[in-house]
Amino acid sequence: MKLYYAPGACSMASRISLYEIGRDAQFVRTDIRAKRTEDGRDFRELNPLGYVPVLELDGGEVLTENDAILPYIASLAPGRLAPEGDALTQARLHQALGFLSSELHKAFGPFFGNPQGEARAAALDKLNSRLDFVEQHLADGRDYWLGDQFTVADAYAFVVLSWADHFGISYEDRPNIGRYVQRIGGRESVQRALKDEGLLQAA
Ligand SMILES: N[C@@H](CCC(=O)N[C@@H](CS)C(=O)NCC(=O)O)C(=O)O
Repeated sequence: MKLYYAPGACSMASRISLYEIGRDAQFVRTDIRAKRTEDGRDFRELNPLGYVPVLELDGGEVLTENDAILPYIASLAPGRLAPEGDALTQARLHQALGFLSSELHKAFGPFFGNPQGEARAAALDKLNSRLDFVEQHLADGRDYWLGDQFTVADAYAFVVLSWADHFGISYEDRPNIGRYVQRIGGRESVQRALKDEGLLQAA
C-alpha cells in the first residue's frame, strides 16, 4: 500500500492512523504544486484533481478523500481507530469526519493563500465560528473527539488544528482545543509522523 503525501498536509492523518495500527506502507512524497511524485510520476494520473491524500492499494485500486481513506485504514484493524457499534455509533464517526473535512479543514483553506486585510478578516470570521464549535464540543472534558477512544477523527483533527500556528492563530482563548492538541500531539504515532515528515527537529 502506498500513501501519497505532502509534509504537514492533511495526508498526515492517514500516516498517523497507519502508525497507530502498525500497518506497513510506503510513503511517497508528492509536490502538490508541481503535481509530481518523488518517484517521478505525474500525480494527476493518480488523482486528476491533484491533491493528497491518495492511498494506492496493493491491488492497484486508488482511493482519494480523507473521508474515505481514514475509515478504510480504520477497517484494517477493527475496533482500534473507529468505534464498534450500531448504525448511530458509526454515523457519529462520519459526522465527525464530515465536519472536519468540509467545515474545519475547508475553513483553513483561504489561509494557505496568505489573505490580507478584509479577505483575512472574512476568512478569520468563518474559521472562528468553526473553532468556537470545536471548543464547545470538547468542553465536557472528553479526551478524544468521540469520547473515550482515540479514532481516525482525532488524527485528522490534530493535523488540521495544528495549522493554526503557521497562520498566527493562537488557542490561548480556547483552552479545550489547546489541551486537546497537546494530548493528541503527545502520542507516539503523532511524534513519529511529525519527525518522518521533517516537522520536528531531530533530538
Ligand atoms: N477533498 C479532499 C481535500 C484534500 C486537500 O485539501 N488536500 C490538500 C492538502 S491538505 C492538497 O493536496 N492541496 C493541493 C491542491 O488542492 O492542489 C480530501 O478531503 O481529501
